[in-house]
Amino acid sequence: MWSQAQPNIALVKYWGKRDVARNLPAVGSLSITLDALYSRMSVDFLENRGLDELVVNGEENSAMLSRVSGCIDRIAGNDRPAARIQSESNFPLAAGLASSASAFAALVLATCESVNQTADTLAMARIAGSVSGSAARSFYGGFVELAAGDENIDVWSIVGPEDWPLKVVVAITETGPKPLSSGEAMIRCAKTSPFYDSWVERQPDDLAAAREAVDKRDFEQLAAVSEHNCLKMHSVMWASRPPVVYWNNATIACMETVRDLQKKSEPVFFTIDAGPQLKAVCLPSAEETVRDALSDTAGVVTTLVSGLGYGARVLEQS
Ligand code: 2P0
Repeated sequence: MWSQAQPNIALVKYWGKRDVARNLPAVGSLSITLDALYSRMSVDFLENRGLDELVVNGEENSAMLSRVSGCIDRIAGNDRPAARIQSESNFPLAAGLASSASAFAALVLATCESVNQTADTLAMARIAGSVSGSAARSFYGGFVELAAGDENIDVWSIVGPEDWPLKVVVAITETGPKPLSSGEAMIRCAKTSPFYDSWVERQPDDLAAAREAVDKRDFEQLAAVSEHNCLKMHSVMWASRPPVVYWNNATIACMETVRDLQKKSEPVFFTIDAGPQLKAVCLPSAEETVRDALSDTAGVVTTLVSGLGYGARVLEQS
């Protein structure tokens, strides 16, 4: 049995942890789930109690094993047989493309299926979120909001993928793994960035503006709040000690490309996560123009295009 989940891209970002041990976010977030990129997982329990085996895209992988095993323990308990976990993705891992979101959403679903404990979606999203905050959002499709409650998170879809079918063009500017994990970077920002408290305090305003923009299908309003929230999150990072800078020259060149397109009235805006890739969100009418412009931007290795998709699911074909 294989499960599948797609990455999501936050327009109002999760950045900061209220409770590090339980991995509870300090702020709510709002994201879009993609359809063209995916992580697939299968979890098979073996006869013995030895070590788990993790195979990622056909190759043994030990780097992620302890996090993956810990996630399975949360569902199947510590006293469980060893598991063989197979994972396939059609996009670069650990490069700011939310691979942990789709991977852990798919892993939680596959594990719950394997032990016949398919809980309700929110319960599974909470387990995934306790391993990787953004993974909770990949259980839902379209436009997704995550609220940071006192005791637990809440996650739900506010508008389905067909109800406002935006497109996303991802400009890949580097394919290697990122220098500092988002989790470590968030903890550093909370400890050292002078802008962190105001980031947390203002987040409800950005969430309200984004939610309203989605409800009204107001692209300009969504563009304004998304770019503002993205640049604010990166300002928090840049002002931390030592600074956290995920951008490279091509990231900035891509921002200029998007600005040029906006000057020509193309309906497009950018967002950037914990990595050097730029994600351009646009109306379907602008997809080709945006892709061509980003492909021609200096330093862009390749581009990927995606529409919006659904939440994590079990695949019918085993
Ligand atoms: C987001 N990011 O909202 C933000 C924006 C990166 C930048 O969620 O520490 O890998 O595992 O809970 O889920 C990436 O964070 O972090 C992330 P952990 P995760 O998409």
